[in-house]
Amino acid sequence: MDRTAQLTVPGAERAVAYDPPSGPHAPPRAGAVRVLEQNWTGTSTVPSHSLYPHQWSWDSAFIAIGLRHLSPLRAQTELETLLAAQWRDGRIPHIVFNPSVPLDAYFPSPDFWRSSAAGRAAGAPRTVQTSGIVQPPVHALAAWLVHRADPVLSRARGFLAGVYPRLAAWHRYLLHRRDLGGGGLASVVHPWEQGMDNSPCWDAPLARVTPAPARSFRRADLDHGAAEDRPTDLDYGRYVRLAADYRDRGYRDGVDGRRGDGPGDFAVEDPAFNALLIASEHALARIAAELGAAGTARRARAERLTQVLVERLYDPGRSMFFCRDVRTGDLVPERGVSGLIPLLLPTLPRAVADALVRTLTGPHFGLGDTTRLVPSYDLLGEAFDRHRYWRGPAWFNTSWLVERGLRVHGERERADALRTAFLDLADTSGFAEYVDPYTGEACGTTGFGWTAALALDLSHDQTASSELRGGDRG
Ligand code: 9WN
Repeated sequence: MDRTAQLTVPGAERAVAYDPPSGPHAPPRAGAVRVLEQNWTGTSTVPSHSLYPHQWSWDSAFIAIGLRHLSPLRAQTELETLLAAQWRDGRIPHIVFNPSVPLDAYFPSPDFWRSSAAGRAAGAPRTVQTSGIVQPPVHALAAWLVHRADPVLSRARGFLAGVYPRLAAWHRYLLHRRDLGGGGLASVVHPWEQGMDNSPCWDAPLARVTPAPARSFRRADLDHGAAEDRPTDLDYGRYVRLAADYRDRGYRDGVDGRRGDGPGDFAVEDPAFNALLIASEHALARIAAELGAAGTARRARAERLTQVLVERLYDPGRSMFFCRDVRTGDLVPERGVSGLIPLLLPTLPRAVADALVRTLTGPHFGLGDTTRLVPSYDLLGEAFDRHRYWRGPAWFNTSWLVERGLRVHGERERADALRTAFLDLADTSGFAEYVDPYTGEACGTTGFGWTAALALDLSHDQTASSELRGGDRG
C-alpha cells in the first residue's frame, strides 16, 4: 500500500507529503485525510458534497484548524477564499455559493438571497453570490492556529497581514452593528447564524415568527437527510420568513445597539456565539502583536467582554450560561450545549469554570457517565430528541470546543477521555455529521468536513489548548 498521500493545492507553490501515522489514532487520521481530500474543491472545502455543497463560514474555520496539519497552505487558502466574500460592512456571509453547483442542490439558493442586489447598500460583493446572514466568529482563532502551524510560510505569503484588517472589520461589525441588546454582546438574528439551527433554545423566540407558507419554497435537505432527523416544515417556514424579511430590508442591521431597529422579530444573545467572538478577540490580540502592533487593547476588551458575558448570560443558580431573548429581555430557560462553550475562555472566573464542569458531567449532559460526547441539548429537557437536529444528538465541533475548554482550565483527565471518545466515534461513525449521544450511532450525513478536520487536530499534539490559555501576553 502506498503510505504517502500527496496533497497539492492548485496554483500553489508547494505540495505537502503526508505520511499516515501508525500510532493509536492512526485510523481516524488516515480516514480524516481521505474525507478532506474528497471535500476539497480547489479553493475551499465543502461540509458535504450531498447535503451542503458550498462553502460554509464556521465550517471553513473548523476545517482550516484541521487542514493546517496536512497543508498549512491549503488551510490559509480556505480562510482567504471565505474572507474574499466579506461584505463592505464587515459581515462574513454564512454561505459562499459555488457557481458550478446547480441551483436546486441546496435551499435557500443564491436566487433566494439575491446578495449582490439586495445587499448592495450593505456592500455585498458583486462577483460572488453569498447568503446575507452570518455564523459564529471562529475565524480569527482559526487564522492564528493556521499561522502557528507554519509561521515561515505564513510570513512569506503575508498571510496574517492580509487577513488581519478583514478579521478586525468582522469583529467591528458584530460588536457595533449587532449589539441589538445594547449591553455589549452580539445578537444573532436567525437560528442559522448561531449554527445550532434547530436547538430548543430558539423555540420560544421563533414562536413569534409567522412561517412562510410551505408551498412557497422547496426543501432540498430532505433529498439527502431523513425527515425525522431534520427540522420540521413549520420550523423551516419560520427560517424562510426571517431570512426573506431580512433580505427585503436590504440586510440592514440595528444601529449602535438601538433596540427595535433590528432586522426582524428574532434577536438573541447566545453564549457560544459570544464566547467564540471573545476567544477570537484573544487571537486577534496575538495576531496584532505578531504584526508588530500592540495587542493590549484587544486583550483588555476580550477580558471585559468575558465579564459582560458572565453578567448578562450566566445563571449561578443553574450553573451554566443561557441565551437572552433580546425582544423580551429574558433568559431562555433551555439548557443547550451553547451554555457550556464559554469554558473556552481563559479569564472565566474559577468558580464559573468549576460550575460548568459540574453541569457538563452531571445529569443534564452526562459526560463520562451516560454520554461519551457532549449532547447538544439537556438529556432531561422536555424537547430532548436523541436523533433530531441539534435537539439532543452530539456534534463533533461542540465537543472539540468543550475539550479545548477543559484543557484551558486544567481538567486534563476529562479532556483526555473526551478526546479518546471523539477520535473513536469519528472513526466508527464514518466521520458523521452528528451522533446519538448515548450509542454513538451515526446520524445525518457521513464524510463530514469538520468532523474529519477536528479529528485530525485532536490526533496531533495538544498545541491548540496552550494557544487558547491565558499565555497570550505577547
Ligand atoms: C444552514 C453546514 C451547516 C452548519 C450548521 C448546521 C447546518 C445549514 C442547514 O449545516 O446548517 O446553515 O441547511 O441545516 O446546522 O451548523 O454550518 O455544515
